[in-house]
Amino acid sequence: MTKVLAACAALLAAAALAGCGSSEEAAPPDTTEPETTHTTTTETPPTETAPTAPAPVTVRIAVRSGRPVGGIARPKVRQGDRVVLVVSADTAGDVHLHGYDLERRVAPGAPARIGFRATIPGRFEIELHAHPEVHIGELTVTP
Ligand SMILES: [Cu+2]
Repeated sequence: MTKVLAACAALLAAAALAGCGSSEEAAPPDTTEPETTHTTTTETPPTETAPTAPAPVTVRIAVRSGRPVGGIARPKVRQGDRVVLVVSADTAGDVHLHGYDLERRVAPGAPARIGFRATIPGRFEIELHAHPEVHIGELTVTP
């Protein structure tokens, strides 16, 4: 009897995990980062072993009249950081993070939100593919 219950609970847990994984990036909730993949293979950074997962680095860029407000954004993060790139624009287009090759639609009133883990070190252009195309940022990922 207890065995059956335990098995059932395990199945429910598995289903819950699957549901959680598949609902990633669907959406609006602004609270926790979207890419909560329940993988156990987390590489721990060599330095500073933090017991709790650090909050994602949020990078916000606003584009007005074909220009990034305040100039080209130059965020710097460390390899392994979780990053959430939020781009708002007064024109519709596609936000493109080169290197990682992530692209999201943006429209007035509907910011693009790109959540990812900075696994590749280097410097990567962030563009708004619209008419005309705008170079809006440069992300630096330091190893
Ligand atoms: Cu591009």
